Amino acid sequence: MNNLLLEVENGIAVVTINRPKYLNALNSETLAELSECLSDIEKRDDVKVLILTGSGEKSFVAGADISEMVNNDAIGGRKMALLAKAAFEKLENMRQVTIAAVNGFALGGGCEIAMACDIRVASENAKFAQPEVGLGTIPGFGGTQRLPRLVGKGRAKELIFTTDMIDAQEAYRIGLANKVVPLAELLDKCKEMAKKIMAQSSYAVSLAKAAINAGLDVDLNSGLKLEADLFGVTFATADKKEGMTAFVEKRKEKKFTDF
Ligand code: CO8
Repeated sequence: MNNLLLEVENGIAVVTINRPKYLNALNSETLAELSECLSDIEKRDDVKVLILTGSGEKSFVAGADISEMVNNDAIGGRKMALLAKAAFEKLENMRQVTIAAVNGFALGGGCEIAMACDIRVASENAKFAQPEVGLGTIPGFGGTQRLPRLVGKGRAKELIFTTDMIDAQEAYRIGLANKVVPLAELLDKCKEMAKKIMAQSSYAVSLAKAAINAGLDVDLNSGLKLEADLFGVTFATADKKEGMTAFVEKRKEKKFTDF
């Protein structure tokens, strides 16, 4: 991989987008590598949580690579958008939990890739924006769809139409960031959260993720029906037996095995 770094330790994969010269902007090659890397990680039983971050201390991802897009025609633009769609859908729907460790600029495609993750933890210096309409285009990596789902239609429209850049605290206030931490602690805080998640039944977490994601795309009744079905599925697992037996036996230690 030319543009990504991957480290796996104690159930956590840290994927770093590594194009610091371009503030980690996403070109087609990086998007293709990311897609492949996520497919490989999804197959691994030894990875329960994935943390996505950018290299350096200034930028998470400064957007799609404008120097590539500037010469793209409509066909090239669509190809690039589809590469991103494939990678982002994996982040959103893979069985592992995905946490964006937003360590600086999250602009355009950078804000969009963070939104495709399950959870966003921002460093104090993080900055978020959707600058696309100022470049004569629109968010093409999911921003028009995921931003309103996260912060509401009115706020999403304001951010996209004005291209305003907001800081980490404002992102937290409107629900774009789950929490804000000092930059030096960002990865540790994400790993701390990952450990809490990994202490639960990973299979149950993955079913809860699937229920939340699918439920947001359908009416409430269909979502509740899906939840009931997946709730039922957990009753066939060893983890449900272990979790409930441990409670009844007043036992703190639990040994979850399903994934
Ligand atoms: N693409 C390519 N190169 C970039 C990008 C980018 N998005 N962002 C920064 N760089 C490069 C700069 O060109 C510069 O390179 P060089 O040293 O060769 O000149 C280097 O990174 C460092 O950047 P700056 O010197 O500009 O650093 P500053 O600290 O002065 O500014 C900013 C930092 C504010 C982040 C500034 O670089 C900036 O405004 N970048 C562009 C941000 C942006 O507009 N992002 C949105 C891009 S559009 C997008 O993401 C659309 C997604 C959907 C696309 C659908 C695809 C088909």
